[in-house]
Amino acid sequence: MDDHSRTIIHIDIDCFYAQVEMVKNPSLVHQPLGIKQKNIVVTSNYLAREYGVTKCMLISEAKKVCPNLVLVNGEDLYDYRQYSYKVTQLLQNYTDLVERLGLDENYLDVTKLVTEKQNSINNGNLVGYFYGNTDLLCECGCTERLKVGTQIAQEIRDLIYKELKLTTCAGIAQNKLLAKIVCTKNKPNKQTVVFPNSVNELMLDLNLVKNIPYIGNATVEQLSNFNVKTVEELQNCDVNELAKVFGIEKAKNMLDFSFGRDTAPVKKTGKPQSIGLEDSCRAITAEREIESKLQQLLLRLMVLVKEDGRIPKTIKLTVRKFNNSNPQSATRETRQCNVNTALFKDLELTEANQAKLMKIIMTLFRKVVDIKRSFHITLLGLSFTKFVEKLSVRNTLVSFLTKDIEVQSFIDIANQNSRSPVREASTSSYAYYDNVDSPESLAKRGRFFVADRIAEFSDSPIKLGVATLRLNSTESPMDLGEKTVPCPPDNDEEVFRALPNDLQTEVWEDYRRKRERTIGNSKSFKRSKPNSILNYLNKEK
Ligand code: TTP
Ligand code: MG
Repeated sequence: MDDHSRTIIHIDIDCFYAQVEMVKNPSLVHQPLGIKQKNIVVTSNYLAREYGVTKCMLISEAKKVCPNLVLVNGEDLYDYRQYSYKVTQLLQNYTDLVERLGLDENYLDVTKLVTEKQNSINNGNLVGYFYGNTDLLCECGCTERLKVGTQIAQEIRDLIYKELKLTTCAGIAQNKLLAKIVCTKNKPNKQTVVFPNSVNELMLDLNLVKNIPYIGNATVEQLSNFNVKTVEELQNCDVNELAKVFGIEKAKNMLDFSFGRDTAPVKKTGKPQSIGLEDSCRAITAEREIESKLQQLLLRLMVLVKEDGRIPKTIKLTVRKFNNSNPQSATRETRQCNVNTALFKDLELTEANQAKLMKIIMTLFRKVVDIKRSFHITLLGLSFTKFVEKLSVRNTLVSFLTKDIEVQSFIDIANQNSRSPVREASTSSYAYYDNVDSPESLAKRGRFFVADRIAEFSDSPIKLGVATLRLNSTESPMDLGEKTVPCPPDNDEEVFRALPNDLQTEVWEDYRRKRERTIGNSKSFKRSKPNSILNYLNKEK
């Protein structure tokens, strides 16, 4: 028997980018509105949809079906991202089990909330629409739970509207897959629940396997080679036969999905694992032009980083080279290297630090592209792929002493290149895990997301042990003199060696400081000279 114990809500914002533009400029509300990116209308308001404008339609086509279409450029995702995070934050008021899916969808596991509500109210009215019929409803208790789920969904949607003026759709079901599917049944600004007795009808209603959200294009194609195109045909497949092609795990999952079964939990969403930007361009052939493009990308990227609030640790360059002899074979190449976190003091890049970063970026570029030969670059991308949290040290002893520490440290380690008031915690304080749409399903929807992978970080506040702040250096960069700077173990040695000596030193120093903080605090602490305020305080303890 299927598991009906959970109550899951899927929330999808109506015509998301278009709504944000309408909220920003209410005069657009009564006009057919399309959001354009390059030559495509990525979405449109529901008025424009009445004329036949569809998602991802060419602008020329859209103008044909709707000559009055008003177009707003939607290439800058800043506002969309802001609204997206605000919606998720509102949802997190209800439960911390909120999982983001792209920019405009969220799953909530409200099972606990339902139980609490059931204890306080005894009127389980259904709110909104239901899919299928209400004959032969299950008696395990899920019917009442899902009804309470519909009340919670309505409350949440009302709150989103009240706070942000955005309308949404919701699907309520016993698992994520069904909640997502049933969410689309009544649009816009409506919600729909499906009870277990109508699950099979809902699945068969999808008709084609390609309409099952979690089954990607490649799988759909492989299945069609076996003449399996419809959900019903998939349901009739033998799991062992499917396993021969897809492996037993995937075969079982596919069969489960075809029957509307999905045991995946709602995973708490945190911050993205990487923040990046890409620009495709006409072929660039000059290094100076590359540098100027990358500089623009870097500045735009820093806006995103500031918004995110974490300090980048690793920078990655992506390059797509045009191949004259085989235009179809353009491939992407990437190179990455660690950067000194001190470059991002207060998440502002000073001109000097920007120049340092550009040196690193151009070094990476020269590793991917032989600039002595002619080259044609058709895409450039920059992303930060690892981060450390900027610590909030308010109300702590350290905060109280911060000024002293900085003065002290300046005296103590005058040889060090730079000091950042931002301190990082051991990465072991965080538990990261992926929680997004599979790349397959993102590809299926043909979307491009700036923050390409979303991850979770634990909610435990970062605790800064006083003893972890070592101010005395036993290994100053001056000790290294003109000697070869050691390459930190997690760096690409080749890229590292190509960096100018001062940058190598910075990267090494950054690594060394982190290493000292994270390992052997007690041991290294004992070795340090007791000439700082913190050392003094520690001894007093
Ligand atoms: P969707 O949720 O697919 O569409 P929507 O919110 O605009 O409309 P609906 O009312 O049907 O939910 O996508 C969310 C946003 O993502 C959309 O507003 C624009 C953007 N988007 C892209 O950038 N590229 C795409 O290919 C699609 C489909 C959407
Ligand atoms: Mg939407």
